[in-house]
Amino acid sequence: AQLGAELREAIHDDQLFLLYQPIVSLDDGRVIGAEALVRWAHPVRGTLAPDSFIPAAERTGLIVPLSRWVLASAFRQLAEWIERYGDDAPEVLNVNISARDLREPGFATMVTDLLAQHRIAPEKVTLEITETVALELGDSVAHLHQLRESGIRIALDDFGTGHSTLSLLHDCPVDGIKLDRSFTQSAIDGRVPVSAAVIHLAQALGLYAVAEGVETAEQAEQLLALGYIAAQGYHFARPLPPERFAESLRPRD
Ligand code: G
Ligand code: G
Ligand code: MN
Ligand code: NA
Repeated sequence: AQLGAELREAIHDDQLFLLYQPIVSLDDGRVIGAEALVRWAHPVRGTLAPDSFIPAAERTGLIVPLSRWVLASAFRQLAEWIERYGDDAPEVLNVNISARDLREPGFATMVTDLLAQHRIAPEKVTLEITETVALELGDSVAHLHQLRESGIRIALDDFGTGHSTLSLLHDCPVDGIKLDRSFTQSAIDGRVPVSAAVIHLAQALGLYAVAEGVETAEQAEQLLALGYIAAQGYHFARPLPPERFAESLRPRD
């Protein structure tokens, strides 16, 4: 309850902030996108990672205003980058959402309203959901359809770690998958067949794939050889404050 009250205040007082991790093209390292990752500058406890407050936000329902804050901030940032960097702005912006968001009746409309407000083409935005989230979907699949019809893309996050992955790809309207870092990172010690199977599956289903958690040049080369086109991870860049992220972009003059 304490954390809940504090979090409510945090959302109102702008104690939350976003970091942006580059999503890069594996063949030339070019930045093609960004994943927004939330942090909480707690007045007493210092900077908190999402794992320490997202679960509480989900339990208390505060995830709904929190996600709204994240989406609005991320869209504002993307609009600013597009204004300043034109074609060199990130082509895609990924934002994580929760199962709880998709059960909120007005969620899809809220997202499309925010996009319109910031004059962002829906095609530029990907909402990441976890497989466990997708499993709880039920009626919220309708919301996923509504979002996709508007042009927004949906990606399954942490792909390969949840349950009934294959049937989910059938039941759940998605555009892409993000290969979980447990597979990426062991790409050179025995789990190559899994990473290979996932990219073949993605290609067969017409889905794009991003390999997460790439930490070494060796992993990057292996993934490229397997057919992966896009990746993110500490090897390329950590989650960065927006001004640091922008250093990888070329201003338009
Ligand atoms: O940034 P970090 O790797 O510490 O994120 C840890 C977890 O928190 C990841 O699973 C990530 O998807 C999740 N997460 C990060 N930012 C957000 C957010 O804005 N909303 C939600 N719902 N989850 C987030
Ligand atoms: O579940 P999700 O994919 O949204 O989680 C993203 C999380 O992964 C963030 O907390 C981010 O800080 C973390 N992350 C990003 N790149 C790497 C990496 O190369 N290695 C590790 N261990 N974590 C990473
Ligand atoms: Mn994610
Ligand atoms: Na996630």
